[in-house]
Amino acid sequence: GAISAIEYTQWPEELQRRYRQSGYWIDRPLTDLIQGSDSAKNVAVICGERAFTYADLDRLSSHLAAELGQRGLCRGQTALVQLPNIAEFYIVFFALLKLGVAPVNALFSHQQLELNAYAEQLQPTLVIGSARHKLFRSADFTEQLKKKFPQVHVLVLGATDYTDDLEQCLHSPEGHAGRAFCSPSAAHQVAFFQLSGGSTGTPKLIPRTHNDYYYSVRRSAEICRLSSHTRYLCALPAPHNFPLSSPGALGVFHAGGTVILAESTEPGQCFALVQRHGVTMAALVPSAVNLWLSAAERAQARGEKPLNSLQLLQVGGANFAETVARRVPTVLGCRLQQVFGMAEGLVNYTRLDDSDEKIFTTQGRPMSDGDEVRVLDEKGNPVTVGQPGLLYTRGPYTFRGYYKAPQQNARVFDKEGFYCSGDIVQQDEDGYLRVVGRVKDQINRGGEKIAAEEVENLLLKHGDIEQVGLIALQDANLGEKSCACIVTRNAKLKPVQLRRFLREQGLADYKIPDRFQFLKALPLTAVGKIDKVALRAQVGRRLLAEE
Ligand code: J2J
Repeated sequence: GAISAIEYTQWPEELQRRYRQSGYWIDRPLTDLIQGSDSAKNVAVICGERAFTYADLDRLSSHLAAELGQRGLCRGQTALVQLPNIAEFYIVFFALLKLGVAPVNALFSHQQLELNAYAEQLQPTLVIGSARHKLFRSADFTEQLKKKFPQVHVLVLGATDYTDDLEQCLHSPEGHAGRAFCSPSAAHQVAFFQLSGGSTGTPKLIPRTHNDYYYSVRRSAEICRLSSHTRYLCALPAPHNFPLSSPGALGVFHAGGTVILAESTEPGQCFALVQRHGVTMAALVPSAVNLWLSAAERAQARGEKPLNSLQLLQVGGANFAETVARRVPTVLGCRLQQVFGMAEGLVNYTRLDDSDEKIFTTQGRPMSDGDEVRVLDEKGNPVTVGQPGLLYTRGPYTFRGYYKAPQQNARVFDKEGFYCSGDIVQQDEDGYLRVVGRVKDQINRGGEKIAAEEVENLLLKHGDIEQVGLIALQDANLGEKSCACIVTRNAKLKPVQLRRFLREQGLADYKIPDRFQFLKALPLTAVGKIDKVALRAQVGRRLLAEE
């Protein structure tokens, strides 16, 4: 059949021209990242006891691409992938890019509700999972997917009794006829889908092109001064935009350095990896920094220096308190870089040679001269420098529309194609941003984003629930926790029942409310919507009184 391209909202011609002229877009595929000739023998990924060179990544991903091509997968199709932090995550990613099949990389914490929502939107012809995840241990989940998508192929990493092992496809014989099918999508077309933190009922997908993503990776690697000596610890979930592209694993691949994979940000395991592999750089969310600081102080008290090799710690994804930021260099013995980014595009960095003042008190400035940032009041007028306002942005790596979501797109883009991230920021005279608030209906639970509406809609399916509003509560460890405020006629309704109800619907654990508050009524706005500001104040007062 005809080779089709995935439809998405493109940049206007004039901007496309500008981005090419400025050298932002180079019309090369992301597969170039692992095919650079001078680093073939360097170690690209360390995963447990296994090490993969760039040549290994290239060869194994080509094998897999060939095998998948043989099975009929081809350019223009999509895939649903869910793998933990493991080398195969990158091998699969590059295999699919080589084939022109655009994946969405779900988080390992996602469950059937999230995976089904992504599948529904993408109509994938390929699903790749891990036998370590409960959804892929038995045939039930994939059988159900196959009913909806009869053409879907399923590969699972690890032995199962119902489908092929991904492992085998990586070692399929060389010189496969399927090789002929290999050709990445055009550089201005969709390479893969990034996940949106979201604020709506169903999770949204962000189309990312080779051109835009490759630029963000190259520029990030430059700002962070990556080289073939960089040894980067990837402890956040590998698919997340931060550890993938800011500069993340892809930035490290661009520089010919080494990615060391960790299963989580837990300090015990991470410190051991830093020490063993001489890690020079790591990326964390603020809640993990707190744990690292305490663990490092305990290690110091024992006379140990596990983080000796660490030169740079990047922190982003959620609000980072200045007092904690100031402790990073003294306690961890490395430089701090603050990162304020979003899977939709715009990423801000403090620069390595910035003053302490900028590094400790701001979330950085846009990485590119091509980034256009506006800080506007509610009426859409620019605020004066230093005043809080809504962040609007467009640029060479900021998307122009969620996948198949015209209504949401109409809400979050203005007439000139600027995207409103829902963050309230202050911009200083040097262009540095501080994140001071949020208007989107989202909870940022230690960097993990929860769309209030998604959880509310699920709770409303419970027969006993009349009204529900999900709000954020301050939390000493995570920054924010979620609290479901509920109006019910059933005085016996218990949180444990509601948690089970949500789990049974297949909702990821991190989205299950940390607290439930039963109220007689919820405060409403003039137009009859739940007044979250008033609700937060009301619940806050109540919890204070209980203490
Ligand atoms: C406050 N809030 C922040 C920060 C993100 C690099 C780094 C992070 C992300 C990310 C990313 C923040 N201080 N330093 O994609 O490439 C909140 C904002 C933002 C939302 C985006 C990257 N850094 N945030 O966190 O798509 O509210 O991307 O709009 O997960 O996280 O979330 P996400």
